[in-house]
Amino acid sequence: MARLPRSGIIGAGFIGEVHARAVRAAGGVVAAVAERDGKQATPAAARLLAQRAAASAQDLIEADDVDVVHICTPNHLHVPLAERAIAAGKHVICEKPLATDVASGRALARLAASAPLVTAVPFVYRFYPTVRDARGRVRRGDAGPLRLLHGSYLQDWLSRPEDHNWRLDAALGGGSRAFGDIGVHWCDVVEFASGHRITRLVACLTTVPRTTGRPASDTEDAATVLFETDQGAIGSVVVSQVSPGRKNRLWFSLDGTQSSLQFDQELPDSLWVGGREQNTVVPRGAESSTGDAAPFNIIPVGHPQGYLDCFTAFVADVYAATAGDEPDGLPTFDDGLRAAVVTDAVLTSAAHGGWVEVPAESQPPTPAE
Ligand code: SOE
Repeated sequence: MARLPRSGIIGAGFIGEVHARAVRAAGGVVAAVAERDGKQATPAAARLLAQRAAASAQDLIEADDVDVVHICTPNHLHVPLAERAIAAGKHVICEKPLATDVASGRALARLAASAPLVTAVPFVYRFYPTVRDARGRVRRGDAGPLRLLHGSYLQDWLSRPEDHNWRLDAALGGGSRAFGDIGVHWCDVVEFASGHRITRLVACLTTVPRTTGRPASDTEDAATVLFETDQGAIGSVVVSQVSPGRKNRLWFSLDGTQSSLQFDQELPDSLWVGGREQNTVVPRGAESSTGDAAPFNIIPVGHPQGYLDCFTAFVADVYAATAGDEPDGLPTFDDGLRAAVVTDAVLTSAAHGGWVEVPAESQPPTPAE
């Protein structure tokens, strides 16, 4: 019998726990867990049901019992840890943002392209069956050419002046916070489902006053972005971590000449399909769903699927890729670089005003000479 894939997780916060659950559900083993403070690794390994605690991140990266390294640390450590994991010949799942600047994201994507390894970024909203169904309907031509792509990604967990988190510190989180943390999810899933690429944008950012006694945040709490795409559509997105009552509301609408397709991450088990004659709420797994959605329906319709199922499907596809498969829509380090490029355009536009071109840098980068 083939050996189970063995994952090692660096960083055991909220998202590290999500990775651990997904590893087990995808048929893998959590072989080891590393924490920045080595003393925390033992309780963290117990909490994540791992086989052992690693003495350090480097110990985990070099360990013979780890095939896939999961990087779930604060953002500033993503690039150096991913570089070290690739150098050690390990497959890598690196949390977003892959890089906090374009130059290091590009260098990392090139390094990944030059290695016979699977290198993936968990843009997991791609793995909702209803998102795949929207993508299938666009590809089948049901919606007609898309004219307008719009929506928002709203959270409230930083809305109080006293709220604090490491993400507020640009040295740890990077120069963009709300957009770099969640705006990139919205852009990724909308580009994925629509097949369009954002080519130009203009952005406004805002930062709310904080009263934590800590240094004021110098990164944005919210962003508004207007954009144009390579296929002639226009669009807009509002991104916020300070919108009371909005917990994790990633919402988008793809409006074509024939129909509009609307997805809501907080109600992900159905896709809204709008038309001139009638509007339809299509349940996940309905007979009219496209074949794109079918592989992601793991339980019969009526039994809600959610975020953890998306994460599991993503990790399962990473494992399949390590075995030589080429899963459709697996988000790679090139997609992580794409997110860094879009984020950079947002920051540039907000700093200098006006429209900014977004380079089409998401094709596989040319390996370095
Ligand atoms: C916090 O904003 C966060 O956990 C993001 O980092 C995740 O990517 C998103 O899925 C949920 O919110």
